[in-house]
Amino acid sequence: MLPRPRADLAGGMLDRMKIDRIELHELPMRLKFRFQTSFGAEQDRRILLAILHADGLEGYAECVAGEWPGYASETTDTAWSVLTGVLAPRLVGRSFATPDALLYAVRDVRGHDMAVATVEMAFWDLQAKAWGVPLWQALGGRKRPIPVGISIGIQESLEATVDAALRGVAEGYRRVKLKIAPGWDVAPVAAVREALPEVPLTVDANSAYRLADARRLRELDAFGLDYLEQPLAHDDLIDHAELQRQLATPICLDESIHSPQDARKGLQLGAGRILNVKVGRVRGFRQARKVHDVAEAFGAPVWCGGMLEAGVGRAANLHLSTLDGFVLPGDTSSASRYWERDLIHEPLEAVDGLQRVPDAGPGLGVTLDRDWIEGRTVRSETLLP
Ligand code: OSB
Ligand code: MG
Repeated sequence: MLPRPRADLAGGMLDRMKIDRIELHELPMRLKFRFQTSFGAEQDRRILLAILHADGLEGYAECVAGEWPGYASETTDTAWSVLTGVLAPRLVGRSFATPDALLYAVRDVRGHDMAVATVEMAFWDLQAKAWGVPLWQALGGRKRPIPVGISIGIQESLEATVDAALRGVAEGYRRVKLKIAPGWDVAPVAAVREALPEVPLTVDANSAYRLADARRLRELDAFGLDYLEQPLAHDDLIDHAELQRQLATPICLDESIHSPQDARKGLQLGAGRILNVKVGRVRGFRQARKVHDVAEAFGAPVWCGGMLEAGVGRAANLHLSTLDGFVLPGDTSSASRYWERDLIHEPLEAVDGLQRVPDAGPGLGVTLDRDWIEGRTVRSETLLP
C-alpha cells in the first residue's frame, strides 16, 4: 500500500480512520527478577495487549496497569473491564480523524487513564501507519539514540544492591535509580555512591514518606543525587512543595502527575523541578506531549518512566523519548533485562546505554510474534460494533 501524504502537512483535511474492531489479549509474562518497591513486589506480569483494526491496518498498544493497585488505582482487570464495557462501545464502528477526536469521544470518562491511553496509543500507531511515517515523526520528535538508565528494586542486602548497580554501569547504563522506602534509604544510597562516585544516581520512594520525614530525606542531599522521585503521597503537591523548599536535591514527580494541568500546578507550586512522563499515566501520547511542553515552558527537564513493559510498551516509550525535552535518561532499558522472550520480534537492546528507536516499518516500528502471543494468551476478546 502506498503511504498516504500527511494531510496536516499538506494543508488538507486529515482522513478519518474507522475503527472496525478492537482485539484484547492477556498474556502472563514472568519477569527475570522480582521487582520490589515501597508499595509491593511483582514478578508475574499480566500484559494486556490491544490491537485496533482500521482501514486494513493494525495499531498496537500495551496497557501499563499493574496486577495490583499499588502504584495506581488501575489494574489489568479494571482496564479490561473499562476497555470492553466503556471505551469499546464508544469507539468501535466510529471514525476519528485525530487522537484528539478519539479522546473527545470519551471525555466524560473520569480516570481510568491507563485504559484510555491504551486505545489512544494504538490509534496513534494506526494513524502513523496510514501516513507511512514512524511514530516519532507523527509525535513531532527527532530521531536520535535514547539514553537509558536502570531502575533497581529494593534488594535483600546492600551487597546485592551495589552488585546490581555495578553490573548496570558495566553494561553501559547512563543512570542508576534505586528504589527506597523508610528503613532502606541512606544506607543503600551511601553504599552505591561509594562504589560509583561519579555515576548519575537517583532514588524513587513511590510515595512512601511523609513531610515529617523531611529530616531523614535531607540526609540524601549529601550524595549528589540527580533527583528524589515521588517521596510523598500520590495526590499531594502542597507537601511536596514544602519538602522541596527544605531539600537541595531536586524532586521529580511521578505518581502526582496525570495531566498537563497537574504538571503546571506542580511546577508552579515548586512541588518538584523534574517530571517523569509515563504515557499510560497521563491518558496517552497527546497528553504526554502536553506535559512535556508544560515542563519545557517551566525550564524543567523530563524523562520517560517505565512500567515494566513488554516490547510494544517499550517501543512506545522510545518513540515518545525522541521529543526534545526528554533530556534525562529514561527507564526504557533493554528488553532482555526483563524478559527471556518478548512479544515482538525486534530485540530492544541498549548498547552503551543507548536505545535505538525501533524502525521495522511505520508507526511503532515493531512486529508482533503472533505464534508466541497466541500460545501464551490466557484471555482474549474481540470487540465489534
Ligand atoms: O515508579 O517508576 C516507577 C515500575 C512499576 C511501577 C512504577 C515504577 C516502576 C519502575 C520500573 O521504576 C521502571 C522500569 O520499567 O524499568
Ligand atoms: Mg517512579
